[in-house]
Amino acid sequence: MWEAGYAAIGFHRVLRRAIILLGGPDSGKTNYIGRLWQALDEGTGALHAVEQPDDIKFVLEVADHLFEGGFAPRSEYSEDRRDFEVIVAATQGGPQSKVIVPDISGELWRQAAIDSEISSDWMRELQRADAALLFVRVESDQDVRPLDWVTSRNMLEKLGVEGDQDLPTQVMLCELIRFLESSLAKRDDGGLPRLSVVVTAWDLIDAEMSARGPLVYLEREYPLLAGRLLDIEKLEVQIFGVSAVGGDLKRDPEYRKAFLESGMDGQGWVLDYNGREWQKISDTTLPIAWAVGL
Ligand SMILES: Nc1nc2c(ncn2[C@@H]2O[C@H](COP(=O)(O)OP(=O)(O)O)[C@@H](O)[C@H]2O)c(=O)[nH]1
Ligand SMILES: [Mg+2]
Repeated sequence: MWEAGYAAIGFHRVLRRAIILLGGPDSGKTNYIGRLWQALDEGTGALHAVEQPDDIKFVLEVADHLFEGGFAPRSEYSEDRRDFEVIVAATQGGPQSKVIVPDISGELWRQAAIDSEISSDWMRELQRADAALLFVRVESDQDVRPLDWVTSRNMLEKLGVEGDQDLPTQVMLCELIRFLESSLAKRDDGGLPRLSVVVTAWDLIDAEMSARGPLVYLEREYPLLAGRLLDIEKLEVQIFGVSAVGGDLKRDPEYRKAFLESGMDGQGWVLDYNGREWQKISDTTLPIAWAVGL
């Protein structure tokens, strides 16, 4: 059984702390995990799966949908799935990390943000982790926009939503960040816990915005969130654009055809900043690789 912190298993197999994936409904988590599993299993990216996880039915089903050229449908797996956990490493015999996708639907994360409270079980789970991936999606129809910016900020300050008013997406995300700030553990090297912000469905972004990168996009779409990300002191933050499958399988039939012909090989990428410009790298493990300290 895995123990929190530094647990030496066997010889030189050191298991680092866990990394948690979270985000609201429709934020691209499921499809990312399906694609991620494929990449971890093939071992073509920065990280590979160290061993076959106990329960991969869920990710295999998602990967099946992708192979057939469609996204995994939204709610199909929300009822009876279990946590998905996979142990990853960058090199053979190198340090290992456990990626945990909790059995918490986006709806429950949203509810936790509304209540300003997460269950003590999940708080403990976050305390055992030293990194997280937070998902937000381009053009989600579940996106909730506030009446205005000031209303959002007031909601955040009062930590509560009145009546049946919907919690704006960016307020929810700021709340989730607050949970992470108050719970994630320091890294073993003494460094701050890491947060990868993953902006999914980045393939829907036009070339001009894509060249400016995901922070500029967040500043335009979710100014409150972008401001929050810029002044986080307790976490080290990096923002990535991600396309799980490399293009819009729904509305771009030509891309879908090319995707099907490739058998998903090399499809899917991460928009990463190389110090000069944002570039697409066909390795969907990158946001996790950065979060675990590579
Ligand atoms: N264009 C595009 N759409 C995506 C991508 N990933 C997810 N989506 C869309 O986002 C929807 C919700 O994704 P899902 O993974 O189910 O989100 P979850 O509710 O957070 O698990 C999918 O049905 C797709 O329509 C992507 O890489 N590209
Ligand atoms: Mg899902």
